[in-house]
Amino acid sequence: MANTWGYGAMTNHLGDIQNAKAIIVFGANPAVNHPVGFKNFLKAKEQNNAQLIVVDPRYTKTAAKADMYAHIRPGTDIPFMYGMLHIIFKNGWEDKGFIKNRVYGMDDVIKEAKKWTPEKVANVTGVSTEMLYQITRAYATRKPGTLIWAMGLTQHSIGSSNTRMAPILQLALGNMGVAGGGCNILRGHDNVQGATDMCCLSHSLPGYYGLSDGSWKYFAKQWGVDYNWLKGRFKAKKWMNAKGFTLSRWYEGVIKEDPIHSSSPIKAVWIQGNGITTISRTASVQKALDKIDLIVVAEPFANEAAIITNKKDGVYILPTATQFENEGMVTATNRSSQWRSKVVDPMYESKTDQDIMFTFAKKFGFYNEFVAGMKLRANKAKGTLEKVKDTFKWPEDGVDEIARAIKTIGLTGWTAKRLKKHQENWQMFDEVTLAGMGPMRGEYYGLPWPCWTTKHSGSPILYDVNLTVHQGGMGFRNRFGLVHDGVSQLAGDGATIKGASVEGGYPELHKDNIEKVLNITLTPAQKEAMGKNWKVDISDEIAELALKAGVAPYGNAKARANVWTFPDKIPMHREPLHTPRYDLIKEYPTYKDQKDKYRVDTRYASVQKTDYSKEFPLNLVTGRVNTHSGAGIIERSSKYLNKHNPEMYCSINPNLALEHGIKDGAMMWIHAPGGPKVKVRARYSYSVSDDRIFLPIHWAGIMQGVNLSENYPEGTKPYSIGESANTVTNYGYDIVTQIPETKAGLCRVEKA
Ligand SMILES: Nc1nc2c(c(=O)[nH]1)N[C@H]1C(S)=C(S)[C@@H](COP(=O)(O)OP(=O)(O)OC[C@H]3O[C@@H](n4cnc5c(=O)[nH]c(N)nc54)[C@H](O)[C@@H]3O)O[C@H]1N2
Ligand SMILES: Nc1nc2c(c(=O)[nH]1)N[C@H]1C(S)=C(S)[C@@H](COP(=O)(O)OP(=O)(O)OC[C@H]3O[C@@H](n4cnc5c(=O)[nH]c(N)nc54)[C@H](O)[C@@H]3O)O[C@H]1N2
Ligand SMILES: [Mo]
Repeated sequence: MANTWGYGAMTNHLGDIQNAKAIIVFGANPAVNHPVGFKNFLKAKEQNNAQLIVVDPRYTKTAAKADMYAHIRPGTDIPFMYGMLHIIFKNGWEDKGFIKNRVYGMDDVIKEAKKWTPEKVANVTGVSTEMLYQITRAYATRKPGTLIWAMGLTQHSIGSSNTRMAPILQLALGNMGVAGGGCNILRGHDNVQGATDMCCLSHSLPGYYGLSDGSWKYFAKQWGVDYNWLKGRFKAKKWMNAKGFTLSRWYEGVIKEDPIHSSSPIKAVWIQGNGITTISRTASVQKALDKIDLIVVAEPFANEAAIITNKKDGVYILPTATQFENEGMVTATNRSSQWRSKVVDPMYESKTDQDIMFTFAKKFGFYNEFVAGMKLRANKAKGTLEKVKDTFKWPEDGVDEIARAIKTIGLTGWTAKRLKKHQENWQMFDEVTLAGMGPMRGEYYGLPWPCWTTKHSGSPILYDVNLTVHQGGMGFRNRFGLVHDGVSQLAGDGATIKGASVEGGYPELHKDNIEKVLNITLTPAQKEAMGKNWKVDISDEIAELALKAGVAPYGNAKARANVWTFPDKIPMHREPLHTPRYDLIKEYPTYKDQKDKYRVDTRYASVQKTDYSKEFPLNLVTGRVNTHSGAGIIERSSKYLNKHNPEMYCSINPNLALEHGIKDGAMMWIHAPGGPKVKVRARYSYSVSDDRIFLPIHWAGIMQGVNLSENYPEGTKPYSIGESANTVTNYGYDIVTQIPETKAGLCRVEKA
């Protein structure tokens, strides 16, 4: 189980932030969580006098470096951004040409923004009208401006609307597709972008190919297995096309809190690279772990999934090597790939992740099928795949298989050979433009995707029409048809890509339209070899011909401000499921309850029927600290790293603390709706106002006041254990992605 967190990649990259004249940060704390990347923010300030604006419910270390800070109520970023748009449209600060040529549906946004007067925004968000105006003017009148977000926007029941709202703001200002602009989403883990691109997710195949029969058939070919064999791996055909459980709610498949739309209860869980106590509502996760038949954790530490359960049998910990004992390719937050070399061989009896998976496949009898794809090569002239050898070389052949198969996001150019060359020539790239010099001339560092062909440069800035496609230029992808509601979805003539032989917008390329779009005639051999469209074209001929014409294979279309396939066509404010402003739910209610999304039902309106704010008046904000990571087992297991921050705590405003008789350094209880509670040390802090508290997420080993020290196998107990913040995070999930609402719950505090 890997990542279901976060959305999207950076459209630009960290070095490019140095080109910004204004930076607005929503729900990210890079001074703490991306400190190396944050140096680029500071350089933009020093070099361009860039205005740094931070919107966060806490006064963070990033806010401390900012020129302007908005103290926002959790879960109200949409009203804040509509407030900005209200002021932008009123003053004519929007980029009309950009909107006309490159955006669909902005009229609907303009209509909604009209309603969000600064006074209304102030009432909902808690940010004063003056501050909203100052921030908007500073941001909208300095171009280019870059917009940064991370988990403060995503972990909400309206997370997917938040992450559409932010790009809309950038589109309105014409800040997309330019150096120093873009939406720069600071991703989390090492290689989380790669995990997403490879689809360690439950709703798509690798490379974001859907779960349709067509995609399965394409992958059957690329994996070198029979489609019917793949089909036979499922209990019934329908599960092949159905979304699976998400990481955030897998445990409901065991304990059935809500009706489950799966064929059978989950009997076993295999955990490889997740801390488990980082899943919201840990007390329910604990119940599932107690009930399940088999728990396997494959990882370098004593993963606390094995500790928080009271289960005595059927729990296995497989010692797994770390990244330092392994080699391969990882993808950075900006879509660049990096080759990583092994430092030492796996120590003691530990095995690498891939060896564990290979062994698993052997035991379960599908090893030959598992590795078959690595023995194939594309015969481009014929458009077929051919078996060329009986063995494979790891990781090179794995990487080349990925390059060969994933065309949607343009990984075609990511061959092992090229990526190794980039690693060997690190010093030959410029950190601000990523452009290569000397032997690396004509390529950008790490070949940021899309890297359309094995000769392409990579694309450091997405959607820039002022660069040729060869140099990484492109328009927006044509993904949603040609016309909607009578309006063309293709880009206007003002958005012609530099050097393209086709003016203005054009559709994504198919075998059937390529001759017309590019004004060429295919030879019979080309026709024979060519796949149905550029995404499944093993011959790569579509991409090659497109590049020859200076055209991006995925089309040149408009970005959608109106997404007609989503529950809210344009982002709408909806109060968090558990809101301290119950008076607002009449005007901004959550969604109706939803049936069977990712195999579980999801409650919305039925939760919001109750006013929890009377008993639980405080907002609960969770997040990270600099000296720990994720579930925290890595740092807590190190004597020296643990020393920096050796105990779980709660940041609490002294005024609030004193109301409850809680002294600085004393123990306190935090109670959540439904009964769960945690006991932690109070740490006075002015970073939080007296209507909210903050909990770091990095501890485990104590559950609701109960110390579980005894459960650690001998010699594995970390130097500190503590309550998990997630024991008190509230029920609530995004309607599209199922990301939990860990950033906008309610709680109450009590002296312990
Ligand atoms: N309340 C609340 N909850 C949250 C969040 C929040 O903000 N608030 N944030 C969420 C987010 S964004 C994330 S990403 C998650 C993070 O949550 P996790 O993914 O659970 O965090 P990590 O501690 O990084 O977990 C990785 C595990 O992998 C192990 N590991 C390290 N290297 C290797 C390796 O090479 N191989 C294997 N097999 N294992 C390895 C580590 O020892 C660790 O146990 O937490 C989420 N949970
Ligand atoms: N040292 C360290 N670095 C890390 C990690 C780590 O564990 N430790 N984890 C990595 C991972 S997996 C990830 S995903 C990233 C996450 O990086 P960030 O997203 O920066 O991390 P968080 O601290 O979870 O949350 C960011 C901010 O969101 C704010 N916030 C909460 N609710 C809201 C809201 O409704 N609106 C707004 N505007 N802001 C809100 C919080 O107060 C917090 O300051 O960090 C990565 N880097
Ligand atoms: Mo993350």
